[in-house]
Amino acid sequence: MADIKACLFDLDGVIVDTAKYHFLAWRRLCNELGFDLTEEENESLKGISRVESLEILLKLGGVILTQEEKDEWLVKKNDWYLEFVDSMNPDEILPGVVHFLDLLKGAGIKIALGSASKNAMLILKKVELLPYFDAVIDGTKVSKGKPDPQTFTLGAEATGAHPSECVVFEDSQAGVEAGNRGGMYTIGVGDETVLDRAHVVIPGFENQDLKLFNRL
Ligand code: B16
Ligand code: MG
Repeated sequence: MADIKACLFDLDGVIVDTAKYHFLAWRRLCNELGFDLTEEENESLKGISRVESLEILLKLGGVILTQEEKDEWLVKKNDWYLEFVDSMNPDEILPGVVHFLDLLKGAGIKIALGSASKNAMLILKKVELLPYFDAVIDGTKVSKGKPDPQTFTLGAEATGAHPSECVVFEDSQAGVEAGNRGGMYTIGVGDETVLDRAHVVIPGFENQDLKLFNRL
């Protein structure tokens, strides 16, 4: 079994399903700009920063905006997203996550967040999970988004673990690539056909325990 000292968790799609709220807010933005966004198209935005996501969508809709207009739409999108986040509570933690975090705590394994979101702290507080985290690396702390490994490299550093002693849990292709490029073990959370670059893929945390690390 790999000697694991730290687990680095993505937020959106791994701990909570805020992806649905991002989708609704992005779709509203697209609709107001005169085109539609399908759930399939939305897949490519997972794990990608807010600014980069807007660029992808503008290309998709063939819309050209000035920098000032882009900034205005980014504020609007985030305001719509935060309307959903405002009513979040611990019921929105994905199944099995709290039990798994408790097992890690019991085993003395460090826990860090590695999210592209600038709203990560707010969401962790809303769902009352912040006390579990030894370190939080979010979109306010990185200069290079996933698939660059910086988010997870900073997470490993903050926990004092070597990358080879870290496991990254990710639901996005960009995030799995970031963990792999950082020299960490990667566990995909979701569909194994989408996350085929991860060392191991699980559908979610339900019925999982630390024996999972035997598969690495
Ligand atoms: P925000 P993660 C990512 O979170 C989302 O997957 C992505 O859809 C979003 O655009 C990005 O955070 C930025 O979020 O607009 O809240 O700063 O999966 O890295 O936890
Ligand atoms: Mg994610």
